[in-house]
Amino acid sequence: MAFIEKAVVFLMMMMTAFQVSDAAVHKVGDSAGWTIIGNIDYKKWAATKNFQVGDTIIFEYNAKLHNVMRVTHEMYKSCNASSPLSMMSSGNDTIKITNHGHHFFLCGVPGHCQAGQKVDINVVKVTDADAHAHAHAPTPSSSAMASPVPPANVPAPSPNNASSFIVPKAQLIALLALALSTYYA
Ligand SMILES: [Cu+2]
Repeated sequence: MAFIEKAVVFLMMMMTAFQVSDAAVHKVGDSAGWTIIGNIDYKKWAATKNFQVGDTIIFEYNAKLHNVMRVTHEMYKSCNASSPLSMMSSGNDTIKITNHGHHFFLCGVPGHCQAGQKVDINVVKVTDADAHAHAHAPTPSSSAMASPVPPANVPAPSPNNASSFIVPKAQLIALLALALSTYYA
């Protein structure tokens, strides 16, 4: 394998490793995919996931047998496939989550939704706020309870503070790429 290929593979591995808290990809039904075979409980599947804005949802299925319709809550509840908000039928459809709340999907082939081929992707806002809580400055009421925060332009009092060693992800990958290229040069 050529060096450049090794470097690319290495970088992809690094980027994957450092994206644990970033956007995730969720394949509906996991290995089973989007189907009526096996009585897959998509409610149960969705309950095990922590959907976030920016995540990608993949519907993988046999395009001759199924499709994917985005519907309203009412249509979802009653398995009404007569006027979907949107429809996909490639057999390998991806949806990027761009907003909070419920995203209802069902298979529009007659009988399939009734057989359980429907899913509610619920993107909870509270979870997202928690994930980004540390990115926001403390509110006046909470800062009164917390220890004083040094001004941004003054170095932290303790040089041994672990937080001072945190390197931004992009810089870390660049440094690793540099080290790798030196090693293979
Ligand atoms: Cu179907």
